[in-house]
Amino acid sequence: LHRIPHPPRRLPLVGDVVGASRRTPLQDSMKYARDLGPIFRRNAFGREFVFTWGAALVADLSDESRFAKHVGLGVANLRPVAGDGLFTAYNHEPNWQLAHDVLAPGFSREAMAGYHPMMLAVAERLTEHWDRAAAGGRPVDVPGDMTKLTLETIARTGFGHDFGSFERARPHPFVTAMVGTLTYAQRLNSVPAPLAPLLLRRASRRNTADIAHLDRIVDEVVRIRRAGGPGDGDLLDRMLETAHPETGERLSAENVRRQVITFLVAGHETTSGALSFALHYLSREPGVAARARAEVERVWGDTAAPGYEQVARLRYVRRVLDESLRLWPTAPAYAREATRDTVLGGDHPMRRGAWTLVLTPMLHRDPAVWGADAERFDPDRFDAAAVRSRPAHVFKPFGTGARACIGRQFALHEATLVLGLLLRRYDLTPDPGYRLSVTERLTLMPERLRLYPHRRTPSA
Ligand code: MNH
Repeated sequence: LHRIPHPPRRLPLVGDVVGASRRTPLQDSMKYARDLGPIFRRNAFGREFVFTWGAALVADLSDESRFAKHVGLGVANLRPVAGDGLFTAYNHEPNWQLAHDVLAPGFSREAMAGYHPMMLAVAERLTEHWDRAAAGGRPVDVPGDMTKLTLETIARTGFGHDFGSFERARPHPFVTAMVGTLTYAQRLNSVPAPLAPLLLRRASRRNTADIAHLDRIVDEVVRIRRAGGPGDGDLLDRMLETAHPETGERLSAENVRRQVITFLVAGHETTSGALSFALHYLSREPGVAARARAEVERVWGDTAAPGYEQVARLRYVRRVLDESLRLWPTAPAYAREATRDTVLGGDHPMRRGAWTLVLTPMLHRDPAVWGADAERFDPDRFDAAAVRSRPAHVFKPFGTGARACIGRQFALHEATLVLGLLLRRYDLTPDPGYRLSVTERLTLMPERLRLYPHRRTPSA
């Protein structure tokens, strides 16, 4: 450990937290990473945290025979919200494998093709809303609208539920409570654990109320389904009705509650950020937007309802999305723990159970892999030849291994579809004064991003 660099000025008790920003811990760590190199440590209140981002080290951490997901920091802080739901479960908890096996078919190709018409219907609600803004010459609130879109999409496809987000002037209370719990989970990392109850007393009370609110909303979704009978085999049906194919076991009522919260939150918060960053870059890079738009017109023509198969054919639009997730992976870190005594990268001994946090945005900017211009937005980094020329394990926006994102295809399909629809329908003009500023609540989001949509072909 002593050979791993750390910031020069350290104080007893508080460690390196002086001068660190409480609101942007991730971007703060990115600064330290640039100064200290591919592996470094920070001390907070007497505890050491090791951060890793060098491509060779992260590739080694991807070895599933020696490392596994670590439930720590932000993820561990979400346990009171999501319990042993899929995202926050410990590797050894039986409910992880059970829920994984029961829910995985809900993300198969056939399942995705079934969600497609509903995704399209939700996207139409968005374009109705943007059409009105365009007609009035008003800007749209991009993160706010992408959140409405992705929340409605996961709620309707997964749970047959309509939150009515587009009919509301203010965010749905589910979103407000969720943002509250995510922000609180992040803040818990910036105070010494034993003092948290004291320092965050009011925030903690709020957080308890937020969790109760989420529970109430979710219980209502489940109650409606139980009263109305099964849906069309969506995620909620699987949670409620499906037994494990081998053991015959089912999810308990309390576990279903945790899974519903998990999927409603994980299923929309990060996708809305990814869409928002992509729209930011599209509005700033007219050349990229023109190429993407030309592809949509070539592949889709002016068909009002592009089919499931037509979405994956938007290869360049997908590269825009990948490149946005490279620079701003909206779930910006994941933790890995040694499952046996081992040596990381041939250089750093780790005891079984020792863990490190992977800083994905820095992995995605490692000049050894991405070149000296790694900060530049360039979707061509994801053309087939460029991808082949890079080593494995250098692009990890969805995590790695057995505990990688189960919703990856869902998110990519939804986001590519929506970008295609928006590019074809609007020119997007940025606010001239806007400078990208990234807010953090465990996830990343471009702060206060507003764009002016202009209808291109009023007939399409
Ligand atoms: Mn998702 C796990 C990123 C969309 C549901 N997700 C993860 C992890 C990352 C991640 C990173 C691994 C975290 C860790 O190792 O601790 N997820 C994303 C991103 C997007 C995303 C960047 C969108 C873009 N995720 C989605 C969607 C869903 C979803 C959409 C559901 C519909 N994600 C999950 C679940 C897990 C997860 C559930 C936990 C999987 C497991 O541990 O088995």
